[in-house]
Amino acid sequence: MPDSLPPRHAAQPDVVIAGAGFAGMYLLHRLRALGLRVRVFEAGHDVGGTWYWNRYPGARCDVESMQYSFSFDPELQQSWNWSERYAAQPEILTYAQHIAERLDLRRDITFNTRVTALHFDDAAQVWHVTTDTGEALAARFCVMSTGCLSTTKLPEIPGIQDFAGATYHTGQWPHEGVDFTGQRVGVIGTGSSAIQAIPVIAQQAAHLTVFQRTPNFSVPAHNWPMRPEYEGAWKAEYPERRARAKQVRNGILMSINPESAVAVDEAARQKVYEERWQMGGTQFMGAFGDLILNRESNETAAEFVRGKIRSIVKDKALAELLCPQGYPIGTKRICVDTGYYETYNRGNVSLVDLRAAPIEAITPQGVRTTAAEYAFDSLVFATGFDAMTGTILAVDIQGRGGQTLRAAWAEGPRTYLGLMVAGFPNLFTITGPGSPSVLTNMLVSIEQHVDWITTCLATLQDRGAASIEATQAAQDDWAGQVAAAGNRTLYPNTASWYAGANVPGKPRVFMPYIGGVPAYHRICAEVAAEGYRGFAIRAMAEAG
Ligand code: NA7
Repeated sequence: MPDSLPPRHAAQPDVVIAGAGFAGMYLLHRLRALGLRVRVFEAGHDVGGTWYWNRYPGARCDVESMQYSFSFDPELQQSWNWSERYAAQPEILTYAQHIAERLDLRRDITFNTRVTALHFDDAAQVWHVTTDTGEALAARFCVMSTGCLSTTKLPEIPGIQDFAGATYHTGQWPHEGVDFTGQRVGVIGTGSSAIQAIPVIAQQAAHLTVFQRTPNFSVPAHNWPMRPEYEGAWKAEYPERRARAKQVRNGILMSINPESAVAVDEAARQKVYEERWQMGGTQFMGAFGDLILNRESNETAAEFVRGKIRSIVKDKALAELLCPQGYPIGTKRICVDTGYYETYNRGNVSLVDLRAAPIEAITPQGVRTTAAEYAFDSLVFATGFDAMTGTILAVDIQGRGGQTLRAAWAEGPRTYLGLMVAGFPNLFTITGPGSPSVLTNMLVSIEQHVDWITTCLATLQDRGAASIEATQAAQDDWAGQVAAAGNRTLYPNTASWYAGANVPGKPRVFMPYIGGVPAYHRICAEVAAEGYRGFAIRAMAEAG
């Protein structure tokens, strides 16, 4: 809860930050240390971002707790104790709240408030900031730390407002929780959120009906209560292990077998997949080095998982419906579950295949497909997010000369390093499109972006500079590199939220930079070391 200390809000802060998830919190901490006056606006009534909103049953991180945590505070990483290999949402939220208290962050955060407009004033070189509570202020710098999966997406289904029972979106779950005991529940969607929620809801509901359009690949988490020797080994070597994690493409310390899946024989391949399956979690995709590069290699992993589904789900026809086909494993974000496929062996769970019979409408009673009508007490929309750009573009952002970000990104987001946009001086994005972001351990990517921005602002301070802006040439070059990196992989052709495919009308552009954490960190460091290559830094006199 927000604490009781009086706020010390600056009338005209140096920096406005939108969002008080992990990114906004850490950035506030770093910028305070520079002596900057900072205001943070947060739509929720407390810190935590993703972990504040996504309170659906079974919500859990798919990066191990020992790694999905901040590294910047050595004492914090030694003193904090995680209770499980993979932390559940309530524990991660408690961690975020603990950090807010430890660093006394809440006094600079205005809760229950969204930034609605950012307009750049060319003459004064400031951003005019407006909020949904009617506040108007000006700041030299703005940072969008608004998260990549924070604008929920309801399906475009006729009659969605007509349902007479209760409706929920996984990404906006009621704080008091939901008791489905005795209810007929429908879940629409089979992405990560659904795959985590379904096993838990099935244990409560009288009957659970899952509406599946596209089956997803899911691997077991094999979660366990934290083992003291495991935790101890991490804590004894935290700095070294954190550094090694940054040498791995996704920023997660795990072994990636450099071999090609098709360079070994069938028996050896199956052995490797089985070992990875037993390890649990996303490291399954590290079984071979070319799974995201080579369709033939990828198919061997996909078929292994299909074999697992067929061995777990007793009803053969149902197992076939759950087997993903037609897109490479991992190119839609791989899911990590606890008992997902096993849930379909329960008598109170059924699957509706929407490819055979699409949804026609939501009715007052439930869901009508082209084949049948299903009655429910509650409907759960596990239908995802307008990812990466949705929350940024929901703000009316107007840069130099009044140009809108919406127009600048009409054909897909273009950034320089995923940090800034040409024509929008002094406006930063954290883990934005064009950076490794959602393909990585977000905490690693957040820390790197916050550290880079902090050093950048300190440099501007030292030079007495008024503004920094990505040049068009550097941005065009980076957009080319982002596309080229994507095109070297199997990702861009899959209809995923990474590519904007889940939002009708959204440009189909593979948004994150897939060149890997080590290369990306090196490039960002080189750019800064070379006097912010590709950025124009202007003194006050050059304004406009
Ligand atoms: P996702 O991964 O975007 O999943 C959304 C699911 O909802 C997916 O199965 C969709 O099917 C389904 N969907 C969306 N619209 C519809 C309609 N109209 N009808 C039927 N089904 C629909 O969101 P999540 O919240 O699960 O996960 C997001 C990320 O959070 C995840 O990747 C992790 O990084 C954490 P589709 O595949 O489009 O056919």
